[in-house]
Amino acid sequence: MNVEAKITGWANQLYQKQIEDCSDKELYYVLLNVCKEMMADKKAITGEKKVYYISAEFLIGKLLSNNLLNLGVYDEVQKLLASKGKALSAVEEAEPEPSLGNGGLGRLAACFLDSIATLGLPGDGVGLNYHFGLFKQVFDDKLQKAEKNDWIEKQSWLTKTDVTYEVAFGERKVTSRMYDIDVVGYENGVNKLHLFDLETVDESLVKDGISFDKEAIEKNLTLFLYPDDSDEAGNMLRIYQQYFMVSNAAQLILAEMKQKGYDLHKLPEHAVIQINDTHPTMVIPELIRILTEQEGFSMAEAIDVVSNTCAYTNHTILSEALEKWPLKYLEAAVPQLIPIIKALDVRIRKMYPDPKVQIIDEEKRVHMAHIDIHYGFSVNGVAAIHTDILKETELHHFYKIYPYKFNNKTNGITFRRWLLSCNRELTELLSNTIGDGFKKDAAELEKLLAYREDKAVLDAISAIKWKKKKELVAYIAEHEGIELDPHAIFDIQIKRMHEYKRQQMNALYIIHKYLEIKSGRKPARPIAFIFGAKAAPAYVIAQDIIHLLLVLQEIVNNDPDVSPFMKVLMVENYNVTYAEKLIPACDISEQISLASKEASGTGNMKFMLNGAVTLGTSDGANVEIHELVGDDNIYIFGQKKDVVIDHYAKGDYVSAEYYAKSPVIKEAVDFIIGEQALAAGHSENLHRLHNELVNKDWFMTLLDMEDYITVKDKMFADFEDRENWKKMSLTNIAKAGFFSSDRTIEQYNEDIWKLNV
Ligand code: 26V
Repeated sequence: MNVEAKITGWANQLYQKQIEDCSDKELYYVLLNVCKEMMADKKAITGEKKVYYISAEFLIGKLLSNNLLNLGVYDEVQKLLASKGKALSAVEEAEPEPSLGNGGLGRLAACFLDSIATLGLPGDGVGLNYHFGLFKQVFDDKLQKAEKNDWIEKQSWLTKTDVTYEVAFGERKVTSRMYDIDVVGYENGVNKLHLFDLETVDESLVKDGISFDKEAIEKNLTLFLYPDDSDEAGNMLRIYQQYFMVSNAAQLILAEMKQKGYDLHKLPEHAVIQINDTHPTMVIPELIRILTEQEGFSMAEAIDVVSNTCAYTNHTILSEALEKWPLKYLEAAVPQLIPIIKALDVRIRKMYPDPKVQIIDEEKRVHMAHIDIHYGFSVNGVAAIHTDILKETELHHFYKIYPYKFNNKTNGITFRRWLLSCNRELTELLSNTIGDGFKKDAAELEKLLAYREDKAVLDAISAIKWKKKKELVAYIAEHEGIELDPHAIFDIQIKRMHEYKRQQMNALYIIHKYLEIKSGRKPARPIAFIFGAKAAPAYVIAQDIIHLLLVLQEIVNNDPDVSPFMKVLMVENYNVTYAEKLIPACDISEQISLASKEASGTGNMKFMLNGAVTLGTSDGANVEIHELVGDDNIYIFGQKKDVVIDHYAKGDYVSAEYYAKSPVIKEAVDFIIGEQALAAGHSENLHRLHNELVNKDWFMTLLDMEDYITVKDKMFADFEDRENWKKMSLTNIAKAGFFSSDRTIEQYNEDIWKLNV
């Protein structure tokens, strides 16, 4: 049956209507069912060995357009709808975005699933089906408020399966059920994203905002992603969630192995488990427990088999994000794992007395990453500089023991979503210029370099940017009620709100520019400073930075002397859908983390692929972008990682000194608690942030501030050399091929998974 017949059939079956009579929402459900049917007909990807990617987050974004694209019917459906007076883009708006992730780690997991299926590798994701996921952000009185994100509709991409398991927390038992989302590769077969849910989950537990009874685990386990962990009950809940996730994963993996008739002693020949950060770590003791208690393995055999099956990816060096659970919490939540964890600890103690590599430390805390490193066969970082820091500094003691386990896998992004789907105009231009090969082999983008002096191609790239900016301007006017000028330079920083990412440094620049314009020094053209970020509800300073940005938005945009020359905008509830509109419209990509702190970043890659030029520090994947595009096509500033690491080691960074010695810095910082800011904002938030910057500044904002101002000013000036800017833009696109997640996944497979297909 052809696609048109399927669509007509579903429209009739669901609504007894013709296509032209359906609403956009109805058409979304029609196309959802069409896609699900087509995916069910596609071949499942199979093989002798399979990867299980276990992750607390899968930030998958909306699925309709991506699935249509990967199924190879996007154009056909778009044309058909247009012929009936319907716009596919309007139908796409009707889809709710799944709320199953938080930031880079979750978005990476989603890109990886797309690439695994596209490369035809057998591999499933395993995670949790959070009903309200990550909170929805609303601004109220220039403060972030968190609301539940009720994203699951009656009809959705989730398919209920018959698979249910028992999960025990000591004497307390709950029942799970598995829901599946099909992951269709680009012109390839289908893998699955398995999301486990609690059979007895109770949405009515959530009262106002995002508060709920944290102790009712029979009802709450799959309500929220990263529930507040500022108290003991919140910490316990995280542990319950993690164990619920990995107990289900372990049961599923072993059931699949048995069903295929494999000998569990040969598990590493048939399964590889990628542990995405430390959240799924308990899969290691859980598998060992099941193999010894239920499958007749000796402890030594079980450890050997499990260690050769599990591989760990580290996504951060921030110590607060490296999980260490108090042993007594684990004893209360998962007593059945305690003998195993203690046995794993004793074994290490005997072999390696160094206190830095122990699993259970002197304070009786269990270091989850240490379990992964000792009892997994691979440890990887996510960008070259990050892996080097792990080896040289953060995990140096482990590197000395297991040099052969450490490897780098520089992150990547799926070009299906971040080029083919979000920027169809650029995709078409590329196809017409260098052929279609780049769609399957991203390295072919380099062919574009041959057009660096070609005025027609340069102008076409620039015209697409202009179109995308106008589209964004319209979207923002509708959703935020703010008018931006498409002639302005679009300077964009979108990512989770965190001090190390230094949105506060960008805010200080904005203050600086505002004061400059006030004193009569006008920029050559307007600048739009655009932000998007959610802050963890318990992260006070991050909330204060959001507050400052909203205060600046009000002051700047309402000042008639200044607003013709600059605007500030913090978009509400930044998510994947918003990113897909912001990124193609960006001129300047802000990647300004303190060197050594951003493991990789992946937004930097998405911006580059869409022709933005990076303003960044030598951190994460910026370093590799710099190497690829060369000095002339990127703006790098700030201190390098060795200087930063040295400051931390010596404890000799004193922000007050930078504040005192630079009038420019002092003026900008003091604006935060000046009359104007206090009139627009809240004294408590603003004073706290001011004090933090002057007296602590753990992530060294002021260290790089002057260099940031200098280089950013230069970048704005260089924007006026339009012809050269277009060349920079082209070069960035041409060099982005390396950052395809297809390349990353090929390397995972080559070095770690060895799926041999
Ligand atoms: C840590 C925590 C700590 C407590 C609050 C909740 C929470 C949630 C997640 C995490 C782990 C965050 C790790 C993470 O997202 N890392 C990012 O991973 C990206 C993909 O590798 C990488 O590009 C980013 O640089 C890195 O920050």
